[in-house]
Amino acid sequence: MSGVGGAAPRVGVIMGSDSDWPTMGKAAEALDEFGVGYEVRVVSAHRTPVKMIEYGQTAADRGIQVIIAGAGGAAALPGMVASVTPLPVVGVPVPLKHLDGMDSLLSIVQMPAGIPVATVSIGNGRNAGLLAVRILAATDVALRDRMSAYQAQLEKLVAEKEAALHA
Ligand code: RP5
Repeated sequence: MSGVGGAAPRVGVIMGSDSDWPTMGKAAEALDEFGVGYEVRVVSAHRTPVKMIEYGQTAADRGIQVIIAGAGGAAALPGMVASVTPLPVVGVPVPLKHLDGMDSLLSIVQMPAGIPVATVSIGNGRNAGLLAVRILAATDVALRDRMSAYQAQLEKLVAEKEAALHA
């Protein structure tokens, strides 16, 4: 998978296997909604370790500002990439057919002090995309306004659903 998302890539969406895409595609959808450019790569900590290190070491110099990394099972990818880049890394625990994603979650969230990975809940690719948008929005006023509008929209939706309960 090559660069997608229209605008110049600011976010790297990487995953250990193409089989992670049903989860990771949700991150890409969120980035699309906010008009944030991203690239998609299959990079495995265990199967393509050299490619993984090369990706992590070059991402910042290529203009990537946030990396979203998803993997399942013995999910080393987010932590290993975080160890070779100064960029913020958002980790997505991908649920596989055994252990309901608990193995993925624990592999990603239990990082040693010094190398943080911002881990979202199991299978929550969408929140990973939204968190990446928020990280970028800290220094991008237009994006921050879009995030505020999105949050206002969520609030409106809840109010409408509540009203429907009483209709
Ligand atoms: C992990 O192994 C990948 O991130 C994926 O979640 C899992 C299974 O990979 P496949 O066997 O489907 O390629 O490294």
